Formats: sequence, C-alpha cells, structure tokens
Amino acid sequence: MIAALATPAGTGALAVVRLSGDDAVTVAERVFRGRGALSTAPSHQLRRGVVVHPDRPDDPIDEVLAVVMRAPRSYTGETVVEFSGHGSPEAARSIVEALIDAGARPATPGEFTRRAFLNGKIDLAQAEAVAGLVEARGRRARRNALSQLQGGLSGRVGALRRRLLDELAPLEAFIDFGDDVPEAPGLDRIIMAIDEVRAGIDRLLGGRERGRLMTHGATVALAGRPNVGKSSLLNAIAGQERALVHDAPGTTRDLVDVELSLGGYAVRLVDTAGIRVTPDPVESAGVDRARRAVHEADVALLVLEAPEPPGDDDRLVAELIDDRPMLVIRNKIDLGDDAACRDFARRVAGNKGEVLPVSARRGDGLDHLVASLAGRIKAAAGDDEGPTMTSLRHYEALFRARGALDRTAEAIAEGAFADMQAAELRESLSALAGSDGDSSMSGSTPIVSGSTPK
Ligand SMILES: Nc1nc2c(ncn2[C@@H]2O[C@H](COP(=O)(O)OP(=O)(O)OP(=O)(O)O)[C@@H](O)[C@H]2O)c(=O)[nH]1
Ligand SMILES: [Mg+2]
Repeated sequence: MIAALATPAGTGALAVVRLSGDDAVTVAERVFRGRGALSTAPSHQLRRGVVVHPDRPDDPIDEVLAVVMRAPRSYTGETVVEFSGHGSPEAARSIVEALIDAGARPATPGEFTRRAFLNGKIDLAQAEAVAGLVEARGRRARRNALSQLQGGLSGRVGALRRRLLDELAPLEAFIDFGDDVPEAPGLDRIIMAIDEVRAGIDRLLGGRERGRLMTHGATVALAGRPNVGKSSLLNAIAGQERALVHDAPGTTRDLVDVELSLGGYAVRLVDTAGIRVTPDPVESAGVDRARRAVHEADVALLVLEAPEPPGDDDRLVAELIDDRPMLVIRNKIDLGDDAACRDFARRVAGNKGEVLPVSARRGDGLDHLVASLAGRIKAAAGDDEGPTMTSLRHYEALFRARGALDRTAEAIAEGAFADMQAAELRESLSALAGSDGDSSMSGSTPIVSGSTPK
C-alpha cells in the first residue's frame, strides 16, 4: 500500500494524493468522512467529503473529492483511491501523513509507474516516457514523451517485430520439418522483409540526435575576437544583464550561460572569452575554454564587428568554427557597415550559414537572429515529428537488431544455410523486443508450431 502526492509539490490549484494497493479502500476509509462509505462507492465516481487524521476524526484537514478506481481499471492496475484537495502544500502533506498513519507507506519516486509496468498496464518504453514527461524540458520533449507514452515508439517497434516474425516462422518450420515441407521459404521475401525492417530501424535511429537535443537541450556558443559584443548579445537575447559588458577588450574570461526556449527546444546559450593570442595567463586560460565550448556546441554564432574590416583574430575564430553549424552575426551595425566585413562574413557563411546584421545595443535584427537560430536548431535535430528515442537502452537495442539483420543479409548473400539465417533473425527479434521490454513475442517456437508454411 503506497501513498504520495501525485501533482507537483508547491502551491497549485489542485493537489491530488494517490493511494494504490490491495487495501487502498480500507486505508482510505480510515481518513475519509463523506456521504456514503468508499467501500460501497462505484468505481470511477467522485465522492465529496473531508479528510481527517485517524487519531483526530473531528479535526478536518481539507475538503476533498475522493474517487475509487478498482483494479485493474486504474493507472497502476491495482485498486487506487485519489483525493483531490485544494492545492495547499500544507494540506496535501497532512493528507499523505494521515494516510501513512492509517497504514500506507510513502511511495518512492516513480513507484506508481513501476507498478503500472509490473502489472502490464504500460510497457517499459511507456514507463520511461512517463519519467521523460515529468522531466521534459521543452515543448518538443513534452510532446515526444507524450507520444511515446501513448505507445508511439512501442507501436513502431512492434510493427517491425511482427514483420520479422512473419518471415521467421516459415524459415524455422523449414529447418525443423524440412523433409515434410515442400520447399524452402522464398529468399526474396526474406530479403524484402529485412530491407524494410532495416529501413524502419534506420528511421528510428536517425531520430537519435533529435532525442539527445530534446532531453539535454541544444548548446549554442557565441564566438568572436574580443570586444565585438558577444556579452552584449547574450544579454540582449536573454533579456537580462547576465554577462559583464565593458569597452575594454578581454572582459569575459569564464563561460557565462543562460537557458532559453527556442523553437520548442531547451537551449543553453554560452558567452565565451574573446579569442585572440594573449600573454595574459588568465585571459589565455579563458581563450582555451572558449575554444572547447565552441568545439562542443551544437551551433556556433560567429560574431564580427560590422563597421570594421576583418583582422587576423577574426580569421582565427572563423577557422576554428569552420566545421560547425553556424550563423554569422555582424554586430554594431548602428556604427557603420564595412564592405570588407560584409564580404568576409558572406565567405565564412558560405552556403551553410546565414549572415545577420544586428545591433545588440539598439536591438536591431535581434528578432530575426532568434528566429534563424531556432530554425538552425530544428534543422540540426531533423524535423520529423514522429516519436523519438530518448533513452540509450532503446538505441542500443535497435542497434543490436540492426547488426543482426546486417548479418542475416550477409549470410543470405553468401548462400549460407537457412538455420544460420534463422538464428540471426531471432537475435534481431529479441533485440527489438528489448527495446520496449516486451519479451512476449521474442520466443519464436510457440508461434512456429502453430503455423503451416506455404
Ligand atoms: N554601438 C554599439 N556598441 C556595442 C554594441 N554591442 C556591444 N557594444 C559595445 O562594445 C563593447 C564591448 O562589448 P562586450 O559585449 O563586452 O564585447 P565582448 O565581445 O563580450 O568582449 P570580450 O568579453 O572582451 O571578448 C562595449 O562597450 C559594448 O557596449 C552594438 O551593437 N552597438
Ligand atoms: Mg564578453
């Protein structure tokens, strides 16, 4: 019997305390005073009443709506009682306390979901999605977790698995009862199925980068020589004076970052030290950090000074970020527009970046910059809206399945024996099963024994 607050901690409009287990109704009765007993309440119907501590029945804690959800028609698959109170943290805590004194124990984080998984209400991919949903950092991450919860990923993997099973069954029958079976199953059909499933897995694997960006957010680094206005840009984009700005070059030493939400992704925007060769050991250490930050960023923003022709330091930075997805920003456009700077910016951006004239001081071009950046991050993530793997376990399982399919295809190409192919297909199936934790379909024998090969 476990009890816990099911809504986020803190003051909200509503606080839901959930109780789950065989004796949920019995324990709930000890703290609930309302019209009619909960034990006779129909499932899924709200009852109005108050919650009291079992030792202080005359001192109501909160007015609540109680609902009994009888097993197995509940989130956890066990009998669940939920009390919706008024959202004060104090009252919610007291309700949980009352339930614990009445015989429940506090639920550990994720325990309701674990029970739902163990009772077969959700599969492992869905259970992980719940964790993802609770922790989702951006709009996209939330939408993805929701679609995974509704079985999007499990559904796709399940379809791939069924496709393989269809091929495996006649193949195994041929191996086991070869003499009684008129002919070997057609190799073309197997090859076709393998190609289809491989393409399906690749689509899911391709979503991996997007999954990483959703879960961890994208990192965007501001890079440029000293004094071009990187810190001013960070402040202007973030809408707060986060980084120190000064007219002396070499102001920023440490990395300074802000968290933003762009295009539905969580984005960490990082200000770095101006990059140049310098005798100052502290500034030089800052420059090293800047280089690393640029190297690790998903997108780099190269900042130039629009009114100035490019110098050696600008060229140094441009070389450094050459291979990164980038945008080129010509800042301080309010002070002038140098033609050599314009040409240089266009050359650096080439055909993979965009050049944006901006004034961090006056705010010109900032909206455009933010929109382009959001577009760049979306592009880096790939813009497919389907369910995405955000867990390493899914990734590894699909990767294993992909490898086994490659080996099957190889074995077929080399004319190897059918049992070798069956073994590889089986391995692939069990890997696919591993990716959502549903092993019920990975054993092939029961399915084979009932099937008649054509
Ligand atoms: N006129 C004008 N001045 C700007 C603009 N952006 C920044 N500045 C000024 O340029 C100077 C340097 O700005 P910072 O933001 O500190 O430059 P930085 O690139 O972070 O410099 P370091 O940290 O030394 O690498 C400051 O005096 C800013 O006020 C702009 O758009 N227009
Ligand atoms: Mg700075």
